[in-house]
Amino acid sequence: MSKMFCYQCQETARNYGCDVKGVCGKTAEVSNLQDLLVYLLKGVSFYTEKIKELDGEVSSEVNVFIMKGLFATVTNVNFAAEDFEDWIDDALELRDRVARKFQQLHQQKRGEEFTGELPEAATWKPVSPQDIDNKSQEVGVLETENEDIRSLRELLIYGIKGFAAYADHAYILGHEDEEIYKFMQKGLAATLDDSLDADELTGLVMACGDCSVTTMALLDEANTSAYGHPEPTEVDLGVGDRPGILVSGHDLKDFEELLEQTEGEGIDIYTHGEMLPAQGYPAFKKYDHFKGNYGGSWWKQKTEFDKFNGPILMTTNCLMPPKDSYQDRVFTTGVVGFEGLSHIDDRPAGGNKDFSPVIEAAKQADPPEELETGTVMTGFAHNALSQSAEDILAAIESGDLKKFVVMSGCDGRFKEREYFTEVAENLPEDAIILTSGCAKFRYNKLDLGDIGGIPRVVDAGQCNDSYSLVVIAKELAEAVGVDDINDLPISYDIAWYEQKAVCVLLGLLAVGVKNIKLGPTVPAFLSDNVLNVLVDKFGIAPTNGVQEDVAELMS
Ligand code: SF4
Ligand code: SF3
Repeated sequence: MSKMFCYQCQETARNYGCDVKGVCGKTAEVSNLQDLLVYLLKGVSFYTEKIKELDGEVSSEVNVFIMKGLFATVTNVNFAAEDFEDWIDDALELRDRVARKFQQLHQQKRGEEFTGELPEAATWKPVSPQDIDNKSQEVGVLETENEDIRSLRELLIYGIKGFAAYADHAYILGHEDEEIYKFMQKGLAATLDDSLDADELTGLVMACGDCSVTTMALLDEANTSAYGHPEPTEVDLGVGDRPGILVSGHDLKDFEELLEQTEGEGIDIYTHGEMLPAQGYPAFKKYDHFKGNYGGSWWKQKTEFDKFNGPILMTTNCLMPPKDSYQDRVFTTGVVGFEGLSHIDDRPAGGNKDFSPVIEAAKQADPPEELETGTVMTGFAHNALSQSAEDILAAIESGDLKKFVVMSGCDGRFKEREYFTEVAENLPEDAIILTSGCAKFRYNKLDLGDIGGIPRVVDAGQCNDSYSLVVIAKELAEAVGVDDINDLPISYDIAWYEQKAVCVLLGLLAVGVKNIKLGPTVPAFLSDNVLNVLVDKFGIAPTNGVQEDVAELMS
């Protein structure tokens, strides 16, 4: 029997499954504890579904707990066994409270206790710490024997994990939508229901795509109402001569509070990885100590963090197990965790996080070592592109702009990902790349020129800003007068790695996008039959040779 089984990300071992230790560095213990946590969240969701059937209310505490618990299990977010042990204790306690609430409601509305069948996830209780260990090894992915049902259940769960992450960012900024929580719980509970067949689960997977778009729209509203619409921004890649703090991940609220707390402290703030698009927000530009971007995408952190010299704040994924040489400088916050790293606690109600340990560490640090010079562009979210609509339409009409090629998604370590750099280099000069997510680091520093002043790599932002791509496509359809989004001069070559990319992919399918190329590998969690459905229904195709794909993307 394998010690663990996880195949939720693109780098899973042998494109089959990590079964001894995660390629990401996740231990078997943590992987199994994550499985147990997800199992218990399904148990909680079983009861919340029942409560809703009785027209009862689910509390904000429950909604938020499920959302954050799922986020913690996303690839490269949290590697700390002790964090998951705490999550599991809390989940057991919460589940039993929700169960009691359901029974009371049932009694009240139906005049008797519920005596129907309960899934084990809704009832299992440990009597000793060893029970947690044993159970954590029993409740993983492989417990579902039918390969197609397993594939659909996991596809659904990974999509939900993805939008749970986005919903959490929106929640932190004070934006919530009950429908998102409802679908999160409906989807989780559905994976416990053995009566659901492949067609019904496929329906839920498609509905997950709809919910992904809803969540990305909510987050777009949350980000832009708090910080303004991103503006096209030229970002310096060099360094200054003062110590710095490097901020990585996706959380803009952490970024804002850190900027506020470091003002006048003699420290500079740099963005890293998915925080690069923070450079485009008007609200952050007023800070003089907000410097440029340092380094590339997440998988280069082991060399780049060494050279940064100052503290690094990981607000979300992607954290890699740190090297000894810099681990005392890495701070985690939010749902991120790694044993031995310092953690910045959550903000108290109505207050701010206290980043003073990070700031003190920066004051003792040397300035960063220069990695590169030059600049890179970001800040082309939907609002900025709408303002260039006339130029874009003129370029299409004149024939200078033939295609938008959407190359959004994630980056990763695999050598095969050089494919994406080569595609960018080989696309003809009448193509513009629309990007979002850390996939951009494969080509955003190439000198690809512009078309009528519009750069040939248009960076719409983080992976969660992929919503911009939906808005852009819809606005373009309106402007050129086409009804079907697939009749637009837009093609798709998506790079995936973790579960947020799964949610973005399902979101694109939900808005009707067809013929997406997906790489660098086909997800291991897609069974042959499920993959065939995606191919037949949506024309999804694995990435192939560069020349062949470039020709198809331009056709
Ligand atoms: Fe393996 Fe990816 Fe799971 Fe990590 S997250 S254990 S690399 S499949
Ligand atoms: Fe990247 Fe981790 Fe997915 Fe937000 S930072 S896109 S991989």
